[in-house]
Amino acid sequence: MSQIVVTADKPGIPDQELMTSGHVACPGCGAPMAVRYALKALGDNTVLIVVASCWSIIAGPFPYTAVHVPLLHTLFATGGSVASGVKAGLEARGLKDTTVLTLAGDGGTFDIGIQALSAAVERNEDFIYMCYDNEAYMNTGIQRSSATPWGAWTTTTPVKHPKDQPKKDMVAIMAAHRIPYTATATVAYPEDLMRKVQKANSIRGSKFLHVLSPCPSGWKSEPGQSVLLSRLAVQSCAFPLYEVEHGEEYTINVWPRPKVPVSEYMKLQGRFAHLTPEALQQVQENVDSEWEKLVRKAKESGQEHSTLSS
Ligand SMILES: Cc1ncc(C[n+]2csc(CCOP(=O)(O)OP(=O)(O)O)c2C)c(N)n1
Ligand SMILES: [Mg+2]
Repeated sequence: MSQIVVTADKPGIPDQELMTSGHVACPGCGAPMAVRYALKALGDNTVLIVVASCWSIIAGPFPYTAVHVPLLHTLFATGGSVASGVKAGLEARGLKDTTVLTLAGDGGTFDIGIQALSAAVERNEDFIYMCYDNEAYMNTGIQRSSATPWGAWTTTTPVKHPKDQPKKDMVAIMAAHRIPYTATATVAYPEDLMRKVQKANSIRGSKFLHVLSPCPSGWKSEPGQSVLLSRLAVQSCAFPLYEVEHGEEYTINVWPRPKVPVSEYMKLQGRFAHLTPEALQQVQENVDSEWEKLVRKAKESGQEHSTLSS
Protein backbone atom coordinates (compact mmCIF):
# COMPACT_ATOMS: atom_id res chain seq x y z
CA MET A 1 0.00 0.00 0.00
CA SER A 2 1.49 3.33 -0.96
CA GLN A 3 1.87 6.18 1.47
CA ILE A 4 -0.40 9.18 1.51
CA VAL A 5 1.81 12.22 1.25
CA VAL A 6 0.88 15.34 3.19
CA THR A 7 3.05 18.33 2.34
CA ALA A 8 2.81 22.09 2.74
CA ASP A 9 1.43 22.41 -0.80
CA LYS A 10 -0.91 19.44 -0.31
CA PRO A 11 -2.44 19.94 3.11
CA GLY A 12 -5.35 18.06 4.59
CA ILE A 13 -6.03 14.89 6.49
CA PRO A 14 -6.03 11.67 4.43
CA ASP A 15 -9.36 9.81 4.40
CA GLN A 16 -7.82 6.40 5.02
CA GLU A 17 -8.69 5.13 8.51
CA LEU A 18 -6.32 2.62 10.06
CA MET A 19 -7.79 3.14 13.49
CA THR A 20 -11.26 1.79 14.05
CA SER A 21 -14.18 3.24 15.92
CA GLY A 22 -15.15 1.39 19.07
CA HIS A 23 -11.82 1.72 20.85
CA VAL A 24 -12.11 2.11 24.60
CA ALA A 25 -10.27 5.35 25.33
CA CYS A 26 -11.93 7.82 27.69
CA PRO A 27 -13.79 10.71 26.02
CA GLY A 28 -11.36 13.49 25.12
CA CYS A 29 -8.22 11.33 25.37
CA GLY A 30 -5.47 12.73 23.15
CA ALA A 31 -3.74 9.37 22.66
CA PRO A 32 -6.11 7.75 20.11
CA MET A 33 -6.14 10.98 18.10
CA ALA A 34 -2.33 10.96 17.93
CA VAL A 35 -2.24 7.33 16.79
CA ARG A 36 -5.03 7.87 14.28
CA TYR A 37 -3.05 10.67 12.61
CA ALA A 38 0.22 8.75 12.81
CA LEU A 39 -1.29 5.72 11.07
CA LYS A 40 -2.90 7.92 8.43
CA ALA A 41 0.58 9.29 7.75
CA LEU A 42 2.31 5.90 7.68
CA GLY A 43 -0.15 3.67 5.86
CA ASP A 44 -0.73 0.00 6.58
CA ASN A 45 2.79 -1.35 6.00
CA THR A 46 3.39 -0.70 9.67
CA VAL A 47 3.81 -2.80 12.79
CA LEU A 48 2.60 -1.12 15.97
CA ILE A 49 4.27 -2.05 19.24
CA VAL A 50 2.27 -0.98 22.28
CA VAL A 51 4.10 -0.66 25.58
CA ALA A 52 2.07 -1.16 28.80
CA SER A 53 0.02 2.01 29.21
CA CYS A 54 -3.54 3.28 28.66
CA TRP A 55 -3.04 2.28 25.05
CA SER A 56 -2.83 -1.38 26.12
CA ILE A 57 -6.49 -0.95 27.05
CA ILE A 58 -7.45 1.42 24.23
CA ALA A 59 -6.37 -1.17 21.66
CA GLY A 60 -9.06 -3.56 22.95
CA PRO A 61 -9.01 -7.11 24.34
CA PHE A 62 -7.56 -10.01 22.33
CA PRO A 63 -8.53 -11.10 19.67
CA TYR A 64 -9.76 -7.60 18.77
CA THR A 65 -7.68 -4.53 18.11
CA ALA A 66 -8.56 -0.93 17.35
CA VAL A 67 -6.07 -0.72 14.48
CA HIS A 68 -5.86 -2.23 11.01
CA VAL A 69 -2.14 -2.99 11.30
CA PRO A 70 -0.31 -5.80 13.12
CA LEU A 71 -0.11 -4.91 16.80
CA LEU A 72 2.21 -6.34 19.43
CA HIS A 73 1.62 -5.69 23.13
CA THR A 74 4.77 -5.60 25.18
CA LEU A 75 6.13 -5.00 28.66
CA PHE A 76 6.50 -1.62 30.28
CA ALA A 77 10.30 -1.33 30.03
CA THR A 78 10.86 -2.85 26.63
CA GLY A 79 9.72 -0.40 23.92
CA GLY A 80 13.22 0.09 22.54
CA SER A 81 14.42 -3.51 22.71
CA VAL A 82 11.24 -5.04 21.25
CA ALA A 83 11.30 -2.55 18.38
CA SER A 84 14.92 -3.51 17.67
CA GLY A 85 14.02 -7.21 17.61
CA VAL A 86 10.89 -6.80 15.50
CA LYS A 87 12.79 -4.71 12.95
CA ALA A 88 15.60 -7.31 12.78
CA GLY A 89 13.01 -10.08 12.34
CA LEU A 90 11.25 -8.21 9.53
CA GLU A 91 14.54 -7.57 7.76
CA ALA A 92 15.54 -11.22 8.10
CA ARG A 93 12.31 -12.07 6.27
CA GLY A 94 13.11 -9.55 3.55
CA LEU A 95 10.43 -7.08 4.70
CA LYS A 96 12.76 -4.11 4.63
CA ASP A 97 10.09 -1.49 3.93
CA THR A 98 7.86 -2.23 6.91
CA THR A 99 7.81 0.57 9.46
CA VAL A 100 8.16 -0.29 13.12
CA LEU A 101 6.31 2.19 15.31
CA THR A 102 6.66 1.90 19.07
CA LEU A 103 3.98 3.63 21.10
CA ALA A 104 4.56 4.31 24.78
CA GLY A 105 3.35 6.66 27.47
CA ASP A 106 5.51 9.09 29.40
CA GLY A 107 6.01 6.60 32.26
CA GLY A 108 7.09 3.94 29.79
CA THR A 109 9.43 6.41 28.08
CA PHE A 110 10.78 9.00 30.53
CA ASP A 111 11.06 6.55 33.44
CA ILE A 112 10.92 2.77 33.19
CA GLY A 113 11.65 2.38 29.46
CA ILE A 114 14.49 4.90 29.20
CA GLN A 115 17.26 2.31 29.46
CA ALA A 116 16.01 0.11 26.60
CA LEU A 117 15.16 3.22 24.56
CA SER A 118 18.59 4.79 25.13
CA ALA A 119 20.33 1.54 24.18
CA ALA A 120 18.26 1.11 21.02
CA VAL A 121 18.70 4.66 19.78
CA GLU A 122 22.41 4.63 20.63
CA ARG A 123 22.63 1.70 18.20
CA ASN A 124 20.58 3.85 15.81
CA GLU A 125 18.06 1.04 15.31
CA ASP A 126 15.65 1.77 12.48
CA PHE A 127 12.29 2.53 14.10
CA ILE A 128 9.98 5.37 15.09
CA TYR A 129 9.35 5.77 18.79
CA MET A 130 6.26 7.80 19.62
CA CYS A 131 5.76 8.85 23.21
CA TYR A 132 2.25 10.10 23.93
CA ASP A 133 2.79 12.21 26.98
CA ASN A 134 -0.20 12.71 29.29
CA GLU A 135 2.21 13.76 32.03
CA ALA A 136 1.49 10.98 34.56
CA TYR A 137 0.92 7.24 34.96
CA MET A 138 -2.72 7.54 34.01
CA ASN A 139 -3.68 3.91 33.47
CA THR A 140 -2.86 2.96 37.05
CA GLY A 141 -4.50 5.97 38.69
CA ILE A 142 -2.70 9.25 37.93
CA GLN A 143 0.65 8.78 39.68
CA ARG A 144 3.37 11.37 38.99
CA SER A 145 6.08 10.59 36.44
CA SER A 146 9.21 12.51 35.55
CA ALA A 147 7.13 14.06 32.75
CA THR A 148 4.64 15.59 35.21
CA PRO A 149 5.10 19.37 35.19
CA TRP A 150 6.20 21.35 38.25
CA GLY A 151 3.31 22.25 40.55
CA ALA A 152 0.84 19.66 39.22
CA TRP A 153 -1.49 17.64 41.38
CA THR A 154 -1.41 13.87 40.95
CA THR A 155 -2.50 11.12 43.37
CA THR A 156 1.13 10.81 44.54
CA THR A 157 1.72 14.57 44.59
CA PRO A 158 -1.38 15.75 46.49
CA VAL A 159 -2.38 19.41 46.67
CA LYS A 160 -0.45 19.91 49.93
CA HIS A 161 2.69 18.53 48.27
CA PRO A 162 2.36 19.15 44.54
CA LYS A 163 5.20 18.10 42.25
CA ASP A 164 8.35 19.95 43.24
CA GLN A 165 10.56 19.02 40.28
CA PRO A 166 10.42 20.33 36.71
CA LYS A 167 9.42 18.11 33.80
CA LYS A 168 12.31 16.04 32.46
CA ASP A 169 13.55 17.33 29.11
CA MET A 170 13.23 14.08 27.17
CA VAL A 171 13.76 15.70 23.77
CA ALA A 172 17.13 17.02 24.96
CA ILE A 173 18.04 13.52 26.18
CA MET A 174 17.13 12.01 22.81
CA ALA A 175 18.95 14.81 20.97
CA ALA A 176 22.02 14.08 23.09
CA HIS A 177 22.08 10.64 21.47
CA ARG A 178 22.55 12.52 18.16
CA ILE A 179 19.85 10.43 16.50
CA PRO A 180 18.81 11.60 13.03
CA TYR A 181 15.42 12.99 14.01
CA THR A 182 13.57 14.12 17.11
CA ALA A 183 10.39 16.22 17.08
CA THR A 184 7.51 17.39 19.22
CA ALA A 185 3.87 17.41 18.06
CA THR A 186 0.32 17.87 19.29
CA VAL A 187 -3.10 16.86 18.00
CA ALA A 188 -4.01 20.54 17.64
CA TYR A 189 -1.68 20.68 14.61
CA PRO A 190 -2.52 17.42 12.80
CA GLU A 191 -0.82 18.32 9.51
CA ASP A 192 2.35 19.18 11.37
CA LEU A 193 2.09 15.90 13.29
CA MET A 194 1.58 13.86 10.10
CA ARG A 195 4.38 15.66 8.26
CA LYS A 196 6.73 14.80 11.13
CA VAL A 197 5.64 11.16 11.13
CA GLN A 198 6.27 10.98 7.38
CA LYS A 199 9.59 12.74 7.68
CA ALA A 200 10.58 10.28 10.41
CA ASN A 201 9.54 7.43 8.16
CA SER A 202 11.71 8.71 5.31
CA ILE A 203 14.86 8.59 7.46
CA ARG A 204 16.74 5.38 8.28
CA GLY A 205 17.74 5.07 11.93
CA SER A 206 16.15 6.04 15.22
CA LYS A 207 13.42 8.65 15.30
CA PHE A 208 11.77 10.00 18.45
CA LEU A 209 8.42 11.83 18.44
CA HIS A 210 7.15 13.48 21.61
CA VAL A 211 3.39 14.08 21.41
CA LEU A 212 1.58 15.99 24.16
CA SER A 213 -1.60 14.06 24.98
CA PRO A 214 -4.25 15.71 27.16
CA CYS A 215 -5.96 13.39 29.66
CA PRO A 216 -9.26 14.80 31.00
CA SER A 217 -9.29 12.37 33.96
CA GLY A 218 -5.77 13.17 35.07
CA TRP A 219 -5.67 16.83 34.12
CA LYS A 220 -9.16 17.45 35.53
CA SER A 221 -10.10 19.12 32.27
CA GLU A 222 -13.20 19.08 30.06
CA PRO A 223 -13.15 16.24 27.49
CA GLY A 224 -14.25 18.68 24.80
CA GLN A 225 -11.22 20.91 25.43
CA SER A 226 -8.37 18.50 24.64
CA VAL A 227 -7.60 20.00 21.22
CA LEU A 228 -7.90 23.51 22.68
CA LEU A 229 -5.50 22.56 25.48
CA SER A 230 -3.07 21.10 22.93
CA ARG A 231 -3.20 24.39 21.01
CA LEU A 232 -2.80 26.55 24.14
CA ALA A 233 0.20 24.43 25.19
CA VAL A 234 1.89 25.38 21.91
CA GLN A 235 0.74 28.99 21.80
CA SER A 236 1.86 29.63 25.40
CA CYS A 237 5.22 27.94 24.63
CA ALA A 238 4.65 25.47 27.47
CA PHE A 239 5.01 22.78 24.79
CA PRO A 240 6.73 24.28 21.73
CA LEU A 241 6.61 22.53 18.37
CA TYR A 242 10.13 21.92 17.05
CA GLU A 243 12.44 19.42 15.39
CA VAL A 244 16.04 18.45 16.16
CA GLU A 245 18.14 16.81 13.47
CA HIS A 246 21.32 14.90 14.36
CA GLY A 247 21.18 16.35 17.86
CA GLU A 248 22.14 19.86 16.84
CA GLU A 249 19.99 21.34 14.09
CA TYR A 250 16.96 22.95 15.73
CA THR A 251 13.90 24.14 13.81
CA ILE A 252 10.93 25.77 15.52
CA ASN A 253 7.70 24.98 13.65
CA VAL A 254 5.29 27.38 15.36
CA TRP A 255 6.38 30.69 16.82
CA PRO A 256 3.35 32.16 18.58
CA ARG A 257 2.82 35.89 18.06
CA PRO A 258 1.84 37.03 20.59
CA LYS A 259 2.53 34.35 23.15
CA VAL A 260 -0.55 33.31 25.14
CA PRO A 261 0.00 33.59 28.93
CA VAL A 262 0.66 30.12 30.32
CA SER A 263 -2.09 30.72 32.90
CA GLU A 264 -4.61 30.55 30.00
CA TYR A 265 -3.48 26.97 29.43
CA MET A 266 -3.26 26.06 33.11
CA LYS A 267 -6.56 27.53 34.30
CA LEU A 268 -8.50 24.99 32.20
CA GLN A 269 -6.90 22.17 34.19
CA GLY A 270 -8.00 21.35 37.74
CA ARG A 271 -4.61 19.74 38.45
CA PHE A 272 -3.18 23.29 38.70
CA ALA A 273 -6.16 24.89 40.51
CA HIS A 274 -4.28 25.11 43.83
CA LEU A 275 -1.42 27.20 42.42
CA THR A 276 -1.10 30.73 43.79
CA PRO A 277 -0.59 33.76 41.51
CA GLU A 278 3.08 33.74 42.62
CA ALA A 279 3.45 30.10 41.61
CA LEU A 280 1.82 30.80 38.24
CA GLN A 281 4.25 33.69 37.76
CA GLN A 282 7.13 31.30 38.51
CA VAL A 283 5.80 28.88 35.88
CA GLN A 284 5.54 31.75 33.37
CA GLU A 285 9.16 32.75 34.01
CA ASN A 286 10.34 29.15 33.56
CA VAL A 287 8.39 28.78 30.31
CA ASP A 288 9.80 32.09 29.02
CA SER A 289 13.36 31.12 29.84
CA GLU A 290 13.03 27.65 28.22
CA TRP A 291 11.50 29.26 25.13
CA GLU A 292 14.37 31.77 24.89
CA LYS A 293 16.87 28.89 25.07
CA LEU A 294 15.03 27.11 22.26
CA VAL A 295 14.93 30.25 20.09
CA ARG A 296 18.70 30.66 20.63
CA LYS A 297 19.30 27.07 19.47
CA ALA A 298 17.12 27.60 16.38
CA LYS A 299 19.00 30.79 15.53
CA GLU A 300 22.36 29.06 16.05
CA SER A 301 21.09 26.43 13.60
CA GLY A 302 20.58 29.19 11.05
CA GLN A 303 16.80 29.58 11.35
CA GLU A 304 15.83 33.17 10.64
CA HIS A 305 13.12 35.02 12.55
CA SER A 306 11.15 35.47 9.35
CA THR A 307 10.72 31.70 8.98
CA LEU A 308 9.53 31.35 12.56
CA SER A 309 5.84 32.03 12.25
CA SER A 310 2.71 30.35 13.46
C1 LIG B 1 7.02 -3.50 35.41
C2 LIG B 1 5.64 -2.94 35.50
N1 LIG B 1 5.33 -2.12 36.52
C3 LIG B 1 4.10 -1.59 36.60
C4 LIG B 1 3.15 -1.89 35.67
C5 LIG B 1 1.74 -1.33 35.81
N2 LIG B 1 1.45 -0.32 34.83
C6 LIG B 1 0.77 -0.58 33.68
S1 LIG B 1 0.44 0.79 32.77
C7 LIG B 1 1.17 1.77 33.93
C8 LIG B 1 1.18 3.26 33.77
C9 LIG B 1 1.82 3.69 32.50
O1 LIG B 1 2.02 5.09 32.50
P1 LIG B 1 2.40 5.77 31.16
O2 LIG B 1 3.55 5.11 30.53
O3 LIG B 1 2.56 7.23 31.42
O4 LIG B 1 1.14 5.52 30.22
P2 LIG B 1 -0.40 5.98 30.52
O5 LIG B 1 -0.98 4.97 31.45
O6 LIG B 1 -0.35 7.32 31.13
O7 LIG B 1 -1.05 5.94 29.19
C10 LIG B 1 1.69 1.02 35.00
C11 LIG B 1 2.38 1.58 36.18
C12 LIG B 1 3.50 -2.76 34.62
N3 LIG B 1 2.64 -3.07 33.64
N4 LIG B 1 4.76 -3.27 34.56
MG1 LIG C 1 1.23 8.75 31.00
